Amino acid sequence: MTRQQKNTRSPEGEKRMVKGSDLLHQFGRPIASDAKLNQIAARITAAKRPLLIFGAAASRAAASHLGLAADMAQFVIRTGIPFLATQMGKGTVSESSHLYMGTPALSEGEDVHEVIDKADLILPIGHDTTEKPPFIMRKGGQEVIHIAEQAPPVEPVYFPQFQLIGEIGHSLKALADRLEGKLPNAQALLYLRKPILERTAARATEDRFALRLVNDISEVMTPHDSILVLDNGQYKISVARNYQTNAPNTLLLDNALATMGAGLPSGIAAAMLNPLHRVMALCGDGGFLMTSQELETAVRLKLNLVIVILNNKDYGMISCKQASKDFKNFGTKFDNPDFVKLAESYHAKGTRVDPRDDLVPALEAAFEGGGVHVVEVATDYSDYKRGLTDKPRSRKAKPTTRLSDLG
Ligand SMILES: Cc1ncc(C[n+]2csc(CCOP(=O)(O)OP(=O)(O)O)c2C)c(N)n1
Repeated sequence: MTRQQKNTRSPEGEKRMVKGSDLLHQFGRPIASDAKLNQIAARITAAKRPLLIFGAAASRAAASHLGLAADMAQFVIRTGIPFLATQMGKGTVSESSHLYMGTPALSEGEDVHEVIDKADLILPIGHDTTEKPPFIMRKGGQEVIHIAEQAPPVEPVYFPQFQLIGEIGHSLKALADRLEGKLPNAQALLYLRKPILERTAARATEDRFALRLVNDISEVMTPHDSILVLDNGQYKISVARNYQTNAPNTLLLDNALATMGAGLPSGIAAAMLNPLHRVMALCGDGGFLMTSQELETAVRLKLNLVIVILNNKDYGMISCKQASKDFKNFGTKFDNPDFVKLAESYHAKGTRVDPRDDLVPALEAAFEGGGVHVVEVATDYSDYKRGLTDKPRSRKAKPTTRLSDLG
C-alpha cells in the first residue's frame, strides 16, 4: 500500500477523526458579527461552484491556536466544499481528505488552476499577501470572499469583493452552522479532482528525479509529526505540488521572499523545538552553502537533524528560468566542496548517494544513527525541468504584477 493510500480517509472516517473545539474564544480576539455571517452564508449558498483555499495565515493560526486545526477540518467536512492549500497553507487541513484538490506552486497555468478557473466563488481562508499569489484575480472574474483575522491589503492581483474578518475558528463554526446540509452545489467542482491529481502526478513522473525525491522522502517521514524543511530552489515546486502534508507546520517552506540559505537554520529551529520527531532540511547546493557554517551550531546543540543536499553544481532554478525564456545559460554554474568531508570537518556525519541508487536506506540510516547527518545526492536535473518551463495551460489577460518573481 502506498503512503498516499495509507493516508486517504473516507468521508465517514474523517467525521469520526475530527472533533471540533469550543476553546477558541478564550483568547479575546474580535469575532465577526451575526449580520456579516448571515450575508456571507447567503453568498456561499448561492454559489454554483464554490472552492476553499487555505493559505499561510490559516496554517500559522492552526499551529498556534488550540483547537483551530480541528475547526478548519470540521468546516470542510460539514460544508463538503473541496479545497486547495497554498504552499504555505499546506497541512492546515489534511491532504489525505477526499476533498483535497491540490496545491498551486505558481500563480497560474498549472493543472490545478483548472479548478480555480472553473470556480464561481473562491473562499481564501487565511490568505496572506506576503505569499506569492496562488491565483490572480481579474476584474469581472470570480467572486472572492476573504475569510481571515485581518483585512488584506488591496493589491492589483487580490481585491476580494467581500471580507469576513474575525477569529477564524468562530467564523468557520458559525458559517458551518448556517450552511451544513444546505449546499446542493458544494461538490460541483469535485469531478475535477481525479483528473487534476492524475495529471499532476503524470507531470511529476516525467520529472523522474523530482518524483523519486518526493516519494523517497515521504517513505521515511511519518505523516503527522515528521517535519520537512525546505531551502529555496527548483525542487520546492515539486515538493509543494506532490508531498502530502497532513498536519500544520510539518512542511516548512517560504513562499514569500523565498530566501536561499534559510533551510539549515530553519531545520535547526525545528529540531530544537521537536527533539522527538524526525526533522529533515532539504537544500540545494547553492542554498546550503549560503549558511553551511550553521552545521557547527547544529552539532554543538547536539541536535538530531538530517540535511539533504541536492548537488547539481548549479543555481538550477535560475538556469530553468533562463531556459524558459530561451536565454543562453549564463552565470549559474559553480563547483562544490566535498560535502561529506565538509560535514565531517564539523564533526557531523556525511553520506553520498548516487542518484541511481535508492535514497531511502541512506535516509533511514541517517535518522536511525541520530545526530547531525548530511546526505549528499548528486542530482541530474536534465529530466527535471518541466516544472517551470511548461507553458501555462491557458493565458488570459496579462497580470499586472508579481507573476514572474518566482524566487
Ligand atoms: C538570498 C537569495 N538569493 C537569490 C535568490 C534567487 N534564487 C532563487 S532559487 C535560486 C537558485 C537556487 O539554487 P540551489 O540552492 O542550488 O537549488 P536548485 O535551484 O539548483 O535546486 C536563486 C539564485 C534567492 N531566492 N535568495
